[in-house]
Amino acid sequence: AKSAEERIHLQILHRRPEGIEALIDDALTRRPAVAVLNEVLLPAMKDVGDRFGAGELILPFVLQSAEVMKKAVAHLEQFLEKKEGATKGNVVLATVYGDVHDIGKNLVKTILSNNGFTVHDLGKQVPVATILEKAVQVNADAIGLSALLVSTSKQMPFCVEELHRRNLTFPLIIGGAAINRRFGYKTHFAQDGAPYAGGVFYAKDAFEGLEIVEGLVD
Ligand code: B1M
Repeated sequence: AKSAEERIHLQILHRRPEGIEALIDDALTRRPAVAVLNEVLLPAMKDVGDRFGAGELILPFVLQSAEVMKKAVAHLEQFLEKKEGATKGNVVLATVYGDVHDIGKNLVKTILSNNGFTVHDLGKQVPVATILEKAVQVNADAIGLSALLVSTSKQMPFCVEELHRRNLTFPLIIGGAAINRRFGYKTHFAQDGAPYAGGVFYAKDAFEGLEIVEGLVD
C-alpha cells in the first residue's frame, strides 16, 4: 500500500482534494509539520510545475492542483510552529503586478505571521505604487515581493528604482521561482549605479525570508 506521503503527492498531481486533510494528519504522525510542507507538499507542487513545463499537463489542471495544494496548506497551517507575543515587526507583502501566482507568497505570509510578524498582505498583481503607499502608511520594517514569471520579475528592479527615486529606505526581500541570488544582487543597484540604501535581499524559500526579516529587526 502507498504511504500517506505518496498519496498526498498523487492527490496534488491528480487534482483530487478529497480526504487530503486526513492524509496530512497521517503524515504528521511520522514527521513534523514543517517537514510535511518541505518534503511532501512542495515537491508535489514542483512535480506539477515540471510536468507542465514538459508539456504533460495543461494549464487548467495546474490550477486545480494549485487548489488542492492550497487546501493542504490551509489544513497544515494550524500545526506549524507559532510564536505568540507582541509583534516583532511589520512586513508588507505582495505578488508583483501582472503575476497571479500566490501560493508561495501565502506560504511566506503564514511563516512570518506564525513567527510573530504582522503581515500586510496586498494580494497578487499589485502595482508598485500601491506597495510603496502601504509601506509608508504602516512604516514597514520590510517589503516582501514574490514573482514567478521571468516577465513580471522586472517589477522588482522597477520597485527598487521607485524606492530610490523617492528616497525611501525600506529593506526589500524578493523571492519566487523566476529569480535567483544573482538576480537579487543585480536588483540591488538603481539605474544610476547607486546601491539601493534600503538593501535588497533574495530569499530562496519562506524560511530564508523569515531569517532575513528577523535579522532586519534585530
Ligand atoms: Co504558472 N508558471 N503560469 N500557474 N505555475 C510557472 C511559474 C512556470 C515556471 C511553469 C512552467 O512553465 N514550468 C511558468 C513560468 C515560466 C517563466 O516565466 N519562466 C508559468 C507560466 C508560464 C504560467 C502562465 C503564463 C501560463 C499561461 O497562461 N500560458 C500563467 C501566468 C499567469 C500570470 O501570472 N499572469 C500561469 C498560471 C498559473 C496558474 C494560475 C494555473 C497557477 C497559479 C495558481 C496560484 O498561485 N494561485 C500556476 C502554477 C501553480 C504554477 C507552478 C506549477 C507552481 C507555482 C507554485 O505555486 N509553486 C509553477 C511551476 C514552478 O514554479 N516550477 C508555474 C509552489 C510555491 C510554494 O513555490 O511560489 O516558488 P514558489 O514559492 C517558494 C519560493 O520561491 C519562495 O518561498 C516559497 C516557499 O518555499 N518565495 C518567496 C516565493 N515568493 C517569496 C517571497 C519572499 C520570500 C520567499 O519574500 C517576500
